[in-house]
Amino acid sequence: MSSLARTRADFPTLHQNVGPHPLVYLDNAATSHKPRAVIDALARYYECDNSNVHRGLHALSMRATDGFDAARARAAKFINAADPAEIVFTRGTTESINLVAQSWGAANLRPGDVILITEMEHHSNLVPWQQIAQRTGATLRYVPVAGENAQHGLDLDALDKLLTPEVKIFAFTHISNTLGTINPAADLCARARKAGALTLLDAAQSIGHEPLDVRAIGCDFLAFSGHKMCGPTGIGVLYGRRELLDAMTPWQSGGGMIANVEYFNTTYKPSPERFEAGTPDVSGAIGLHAAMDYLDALGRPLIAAHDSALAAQARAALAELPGIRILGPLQNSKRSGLVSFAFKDVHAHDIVTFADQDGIALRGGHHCNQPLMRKLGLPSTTRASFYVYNTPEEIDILIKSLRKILKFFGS
Ligand code: 7TS
Repeated sequence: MSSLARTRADFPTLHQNVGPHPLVYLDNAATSHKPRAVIDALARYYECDNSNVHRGLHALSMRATDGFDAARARAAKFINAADPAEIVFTRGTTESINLVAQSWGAANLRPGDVILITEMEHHSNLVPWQQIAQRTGATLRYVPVAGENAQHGLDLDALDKLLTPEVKIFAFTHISNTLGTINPAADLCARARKAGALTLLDAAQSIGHEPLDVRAIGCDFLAFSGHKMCGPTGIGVLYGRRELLDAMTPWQSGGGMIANVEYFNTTYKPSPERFEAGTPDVSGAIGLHAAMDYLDALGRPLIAAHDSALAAQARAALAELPGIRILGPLQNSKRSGLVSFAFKDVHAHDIVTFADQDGIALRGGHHCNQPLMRKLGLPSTTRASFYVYNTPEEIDILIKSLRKILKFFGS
């Protein structure tokens, strides 16, 4: 069995038909499938250890607590954080960014301050900043994307001009979920740091696909979701530098995050517990731990090479189709494992609906990037996003199906 076939064998959901056709799952930027190791870790937790954490002195509670704490230490190692206390468990990228906007933002932003984001942000890294700008009187500014079809990526000259002393935080995506652009995270963080701004990196699209080292990148905060990297839904991480997290006040409160409560006064635990009010997603953290082990056993550099080779193959084949417009950078080295495209005369929803009849799962729409789509003059795009279990043959099936659909619509 080839190593790709062995990897595919680890994912039970892949082995099914959609109607008469074998499933071709190309919607990995939305969520990835889960390997048997993750499903087994979840089942084992519920079958053997199920208990609440950090509050019981009985055997099950202690085992659950050990598992939860081990997951935190594993997450720190996965991104090379200095200290497990820098890992806050959240529901996902969206909640991680909201935490920073609501806690750090509410305490540190004033009228005259600037929040800098980019024109390619997912709504998750845009709407929370809009809200906190409105609440604090800070100004929201955008680094533009340049080039037809946003092919040149972020305009770095514009970024340097926008990085004035008023900028308190620069929050940007590592990989665009619509364009596939890989932003040079370490370079962007260095530019922001030189200008005196903090940085938040949205790693939702990169975390499961390439090695990620927060100290090498030099970001102050990093947000990601478990479900896009072979882990369960409902669990994610906010990484924050220790001194930043310790200076931030809780944004939600209740059990689990307090040091001492009196009827009219409360003191809080240090980070990360002060940001984890209520019973946490214990099974999610344990499943995430298994996902991190799984990805590292495969090797993240190999995953990155595999995904980007598939995306390059797909782009070359798609470019032959009539009336196609492919978004994002032209050089493969600046692109991730996803390809977003639009046809002149056929709507993305029609493409996705017809492709589904051939067993192919694609995503069509605005991809939570409405302002960017408006800027590009597109109502929607079709997106094919690849992961470690996808094969070159699946791209051939996609292209064949697209040709059939275009013919049907007379293109
Ligand atoms: N940031 C980026 C860059 C994303 O791609 C997504 C999800 C999020 C944040 C939010 O992640 P969540 O786990 O909190 O929802 N992107 C997509 C997508 O492209 N299709 O479905 C979800």
